Amino acid sequence: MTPCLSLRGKRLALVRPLLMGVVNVTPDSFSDGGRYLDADSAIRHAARLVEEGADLLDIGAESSRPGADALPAEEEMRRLLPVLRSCGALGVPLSVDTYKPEIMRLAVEHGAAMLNDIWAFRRPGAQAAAIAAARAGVVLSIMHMQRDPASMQERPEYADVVAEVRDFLAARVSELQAQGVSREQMVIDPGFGFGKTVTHNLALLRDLRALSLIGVPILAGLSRKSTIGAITGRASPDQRVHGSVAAALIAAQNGATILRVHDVAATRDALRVWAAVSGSQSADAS
Ligand code: HH2
Repeated sequence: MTPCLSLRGKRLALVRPLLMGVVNVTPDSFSDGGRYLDADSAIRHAARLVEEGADLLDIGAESSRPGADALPAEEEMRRLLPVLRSCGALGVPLSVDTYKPEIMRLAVEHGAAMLNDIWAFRRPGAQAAAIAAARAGVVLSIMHMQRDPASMQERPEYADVVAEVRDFLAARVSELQAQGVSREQMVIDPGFGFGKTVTHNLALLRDLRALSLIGVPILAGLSRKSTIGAITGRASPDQRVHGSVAAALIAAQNGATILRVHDVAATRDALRVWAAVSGSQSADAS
């Protein structure tokens, strides 16, 4: 049987990698902070990503970059809601990138089909909100992070990064499954750049298949991250498109089924070339 994700009743077959376009309604995201802070420009950006071939959108109103200021929930709501409401008309499932339970509940009320929590639903109240959301058919994106956004990049250390990330994600999946969340409603994410050095990120990318054993689709987010900058020598995130496309392609070849990217058109072209060579389904086929 073809594996699929069930997003509030809409089933997306995982026969090819899905493209998740990033919409940051923030002044300070590392990748594109301030470019889409007002609702209108965020909505225009979201529409462009869908035109370019995004299968789903991930809308975030608070930056998770190291050292980012924590945002009060009221301000997160103020940024998020108009964008979420308008993007509902774009015809693709919407994910909301948040760790706050009150924002999770609000997102679900306003039609979100996925909750993407960099804390893997470990903050107070988040697991209960996530379980309630899953009952409404929402998919939960479970990410690994070492420590917290403020301190995660201060000398992260692992005995075996791949084993530690795999064991953490497996434990979170088991816990949520024990609470009644079905496997079709979860995705896992190694959390590239979240408490990881370049070497850690490369080890995870190389051995991404080790996470497949958990039996839940893998989401990979390498787009424009500092590891790409370190490898390519590109200091500015918006110069990291080509490196990011290469990383997304490798992630897909190593088993990722959802690619969280800022540059949808460029990534889609790379997937098309891969599909044409391998004879697998193209990034366009549904
Ligand atoms: N990366 C970022 C934010 N959210 N969520 C998941 N599941 N996986 C990721 O790798 C991930 C994520 C960071 O990227 P960006 O949204 O561009 O930056 P910022 O957090 O500064 O807004």
